[in-house]
Amino acid sequence: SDFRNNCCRSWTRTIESLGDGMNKDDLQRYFVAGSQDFPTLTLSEYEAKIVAMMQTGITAYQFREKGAGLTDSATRFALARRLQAAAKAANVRFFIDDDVDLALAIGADGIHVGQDDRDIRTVIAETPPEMIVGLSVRNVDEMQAAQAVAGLDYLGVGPIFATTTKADAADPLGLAGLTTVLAHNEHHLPTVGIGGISLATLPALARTGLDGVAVVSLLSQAPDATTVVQEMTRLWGMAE
Ligand code: TZP
Ligand code: MG
Repeated sequence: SDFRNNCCRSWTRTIESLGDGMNKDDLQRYFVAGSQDFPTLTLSEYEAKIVAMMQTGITAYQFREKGAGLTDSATRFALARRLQAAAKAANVRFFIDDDVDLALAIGADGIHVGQDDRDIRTVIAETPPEMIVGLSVRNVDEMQAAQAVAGLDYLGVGPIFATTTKADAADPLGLAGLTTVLAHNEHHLPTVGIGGISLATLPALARTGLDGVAVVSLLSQAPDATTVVQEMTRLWGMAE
């Protein structure tokens, strides 16, 4: 819609705000996880872990649930609701991976879809204008195609580095590949890098012009996630 287009263009202007308080800074430290990323934990331990993660200084969380124990939609809904409440209390933006019905049912802040998920234009048409819509792009072709999608709010770009978290991940772009893909972001949509991101690579990533980084294992496997998030903030700020 026109409203959505106005939203997105203004996001890249000087006020950099979107709708009800969403800002592209909200993409800076974006944690992505589901129960599959905590294979040694019970479901209730996993839930407590995500709730605690909300308090570490992350800016966004994506509910990316691929676990065998959470296929039932009522169970997923109830869990997502509880995590959404924890996110809200911590001022963390709450995204749903792929599942438009779930995002609509709970009124998530945003929905993220991959290239192999639902058609992006259908997702945009089915979601209210204030719901943030993100799309994964893996290469220059997908970046160029995304430029023509009206109403898209941000792009996830990757995998940048090798990852063992996503079994069917594409070949990594590397820093040079990332730079090339970003050069084709003609409409300057906000961008988040993903895939194999560690503290060591954060300064170089910040200098590419990405607006943020999405991570799974950097935080899911951290013995002390709060310290890691503080380091993420510090390293990102140094490059700005
Ligand atoms: N999409 C592309 S790579 C990836 C996803 C969901 C996994 C990233 O996980 P990690 O542990 O940060 O490499
Ligand atoms: Mg997906």
